[in-house]
Amino acid sequence: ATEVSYHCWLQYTKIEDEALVEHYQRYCQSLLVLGKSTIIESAVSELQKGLHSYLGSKPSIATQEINSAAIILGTADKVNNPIVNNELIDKLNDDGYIIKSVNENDRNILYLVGKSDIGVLYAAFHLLRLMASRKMVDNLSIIENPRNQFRMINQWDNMDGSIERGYSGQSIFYTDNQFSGDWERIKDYARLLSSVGINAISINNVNVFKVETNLITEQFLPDVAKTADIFRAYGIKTFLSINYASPIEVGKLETADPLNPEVEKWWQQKTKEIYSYIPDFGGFVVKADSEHRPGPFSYNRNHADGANVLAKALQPFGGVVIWRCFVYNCLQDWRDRSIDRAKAAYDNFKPLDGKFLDNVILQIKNGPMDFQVREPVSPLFGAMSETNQLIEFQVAQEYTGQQIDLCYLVPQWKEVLDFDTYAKGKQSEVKNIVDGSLFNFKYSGIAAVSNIGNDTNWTGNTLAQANLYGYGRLIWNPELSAEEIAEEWVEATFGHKQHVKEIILNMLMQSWPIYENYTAPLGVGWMINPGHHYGPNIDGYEYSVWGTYHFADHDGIGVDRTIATGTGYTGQYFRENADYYESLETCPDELLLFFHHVPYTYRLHSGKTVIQHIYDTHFEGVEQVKQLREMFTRLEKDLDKAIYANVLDRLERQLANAKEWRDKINTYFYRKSGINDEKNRMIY
Ligand code: GCW
Repeated sequence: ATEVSYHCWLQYTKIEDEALVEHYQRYCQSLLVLGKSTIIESAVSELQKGLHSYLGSKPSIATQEINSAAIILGTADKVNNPIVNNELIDKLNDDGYIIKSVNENDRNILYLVGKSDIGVLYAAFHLLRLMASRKMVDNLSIIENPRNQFRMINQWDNMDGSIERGYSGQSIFYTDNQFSGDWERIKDYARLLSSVGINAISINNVNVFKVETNLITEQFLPDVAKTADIFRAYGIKTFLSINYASPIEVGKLETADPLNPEVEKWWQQKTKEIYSYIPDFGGFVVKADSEHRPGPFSYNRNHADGANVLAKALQPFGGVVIWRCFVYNCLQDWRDRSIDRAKAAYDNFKPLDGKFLDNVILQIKNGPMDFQVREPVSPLFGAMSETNQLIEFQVAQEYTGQQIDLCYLVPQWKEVLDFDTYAKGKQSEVKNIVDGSLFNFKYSGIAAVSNIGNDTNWTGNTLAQANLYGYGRLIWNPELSAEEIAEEWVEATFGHKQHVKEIILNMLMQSWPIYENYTAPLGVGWMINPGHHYGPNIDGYEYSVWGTYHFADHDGIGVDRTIATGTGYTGQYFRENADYYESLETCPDELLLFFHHVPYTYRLHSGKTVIQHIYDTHFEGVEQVKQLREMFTRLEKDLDKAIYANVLDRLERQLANAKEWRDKINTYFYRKSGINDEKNRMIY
């Protein structure tokens, strides 16, 4: 059982259908490998592993022309066959590939051709994925290009082995303030990431504490280099999160002022040293002046000054600075209605547009607050036409059930990517900004916080694997539907029994709306327990310093963020969206309380009052979780015992959580409003 779950979606389950095995065998007798590199080696070993496991026999390997049916893999220049002509190759971007199946002189050939080596590896994974879905491979003619340039994952792993917001055990990278030395597991992680097209990783928490500050020193660089070697073989670049105060902490300088020449020199030497270990090092990820982390503000410098000193140091080596925009005042007074945390990123960064060097990329969380179950899109997207941008998602389910509750997040991310900012009129969707096309960014793409740990199944809840898989697939191609992606994952992971597929797919597709139903209503967010962020606590953050308020009182609830009477946040959007959110007429129900403070008796577009909506969704949410559990129990005979037990246990806990939310929320608002549930259900 452990073996199965350990391999996640790369378990390449044996194909039982004889005819299909024979069909694949017609192409897969041997591998003709053209070219040599570590990435090509990864492709070959993955194909061998996969084909062996699917078909029961390993293909032979050749490096020179052969006569048998074969998979021919290599870059376009090496393959040198009219079948992959220039016209075709010109359609590929750097990471793109072609898959073609042909019958030449009575032998079947499958071409896996990349523009560069990484394309060959991606093509190999694609073929294995087709086989996971039991698709036929005759007459294939596939051209694939990733839509986004940076397809990144951020680990929030600390060197003591803990993971900030980790819900799947301890770090696979570190233990006891050392590298774990578990290179095999790290390699398997690289395989998982590469199989869905991820090409960059930062390997330590953005909160860089004492020990991790030394990752950029000779104490740890040899191990960072080893890690980078593993990821490199899968086309993944390694980055480090750095402590902005490193010149002081590591360099023993008196300051980390970015405009101080000593500091500048220090970063240059440090960077050079890092590149002496890792010649293709990706660069730095930086959380500065954010939640008590040091940054340029301490020296009265702005974030462009802050980022540029690092960018200058990285520039000669082709490295980049990924600078996070999660900058806000975390020492607020709820009475002070002149500050609004939602406005902070825009206020801090928009005025700096055009001031960053061109190897700086701003990393912006998808919403203006913090990965809530529902938020509007951050107004910074589209607002900075002269500055490279990455969007940041959270695959880790910090606020969406912590991998206990089921919450398939691809539908949420799709909504964000499809959101039209109107930055340049219609069709200025977020996906067209972060793919670099709308403003011609030099660097751009998507990053996300990982959800894995050293649990055997990687993600705590086995079904949470779908989020990691889905993240990679979606950012490769944002036009894929959430459902197609889920289906691929289910087939690769659970096989092909129709009712198994249907049930798991159904569970995944309903899970986000269900989670939304029983937690904080109508976009208002939070209402969770402070600190660990699991379970309800309606006023948990209401009077604290973090700027996350709902302002519920006897009469109503919600945050007035309008220009007319509120914080003016709506004014950060382009006209079309500003008007849309500003007006009660058009503001969508699901975000109503994010933008407006309304009485409990306010009528939604749905026809319900706010208070009745709260009651109904919370009663319904619990019933829906019961249904999820019921559906899942129908699979008892079909699933591996350990996986079944793992998911069932999570569903039981989810049910308890949903009930607690229902009761706390309903009671709270019943007491505040004094308004009865129309249906007279039991409110505790
Ligand atoms: O979501 C919040 C988390 C913090 C995290 C921070 C961030 C790494 O609660 O744990 O710190 O965001 O994104 O920097």
